[in-house]
Amino acid sequence: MVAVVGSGHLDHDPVVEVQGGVALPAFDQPERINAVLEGLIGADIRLTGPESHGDEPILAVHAAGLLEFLREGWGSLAPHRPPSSPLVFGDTFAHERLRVGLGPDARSADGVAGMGWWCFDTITGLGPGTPRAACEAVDVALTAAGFAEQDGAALALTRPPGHHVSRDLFGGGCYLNNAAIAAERLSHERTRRVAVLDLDFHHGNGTQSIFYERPDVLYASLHGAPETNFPFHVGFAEERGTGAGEGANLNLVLPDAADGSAFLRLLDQAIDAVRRHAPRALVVSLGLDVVAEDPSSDARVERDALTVAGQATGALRLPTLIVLEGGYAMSRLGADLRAWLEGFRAARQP
Ligand code: SP5
Ligand code: ZN
Repeated sequence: MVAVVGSGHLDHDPVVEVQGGVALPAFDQPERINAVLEGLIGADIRLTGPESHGDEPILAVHAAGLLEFLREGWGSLAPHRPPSSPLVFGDTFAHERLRVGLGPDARSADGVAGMGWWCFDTITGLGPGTPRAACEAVDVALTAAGFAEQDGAALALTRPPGHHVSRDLFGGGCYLNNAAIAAERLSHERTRRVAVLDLDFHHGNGTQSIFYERPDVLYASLHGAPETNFPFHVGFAEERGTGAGEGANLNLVLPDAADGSAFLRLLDQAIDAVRRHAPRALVVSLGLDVVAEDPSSDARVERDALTVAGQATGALRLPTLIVLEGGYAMSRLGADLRAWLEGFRAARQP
């Protein structure tokens, strides 16, 4: 199996994130990809670099203004900030209730105001190397999508992750939705059905939003309860898609402190939904943040259960693109990915 990995992600060093008003060391450390790679040593995986795919596949999913802001935002803000300041965060966010009855506002999309227009949280700062890293992550996903079609499966070692980004709003440590952009590509202009299976602990609000009206792209996710877990406010079981897309969105909410058996029970339901959807390709948003040592989640899925999860996914025997999302327990990331892949590949032995 091929794994696609780049080095541009090293330019993205988010340093801090603000959680509940507390500035913490950022979870998405540049060393994450090396930690993952260590787990792949000796695993019969061929590493290759990303090919450039240009802006077109990004603009098939995201608003042009969002991409433009990512590219220009830091440069326009830097002159107004102390040299020691590594990142820009929003001060206020363009909350829908802020301008109720006042008509739409499209005037505040630049500078610090732009962070509050295009970004939804205080987790996600914009630094000088962020745009390059985010665009390279998209190329990593698209390059791996090509290998998935050619070889039956491929792995995209994407960083920063992407599943929290909708058409025109980024957050959750994500800037462009790698998995959604790849899924759109695999749909070949909506002529092939695709399923996205999101196994990250956090709800992929961005991917859900992008495909919410689409009957041809199923989004199925396992995640922590929206009442108490990031991204909050979204990811409820009642969200089932809208219009022609009704029924093509499945949110499966994990119990508190979910262990492997709880996780695998819900995974069975997601896998059944994927099977019923009868897709031509599968995109797995693979977060490794469901394990006990992960600082961003309260789940405690055991490594053996990750292998079973990989097996269940592999048993679908679909052309599969595996896209890395979250996972912040640095000391075990590699072994966890390897365990998941072992299950996935075992299920696909001829
Ligand atoms: C891609 C991805 O995994 N993004 C998620 C970013 C969420 N970061 C905030 C997590 C907040 C966790 N706070 C409490 C943890 C309790 N142990
Ligand atoms: Zn996550």
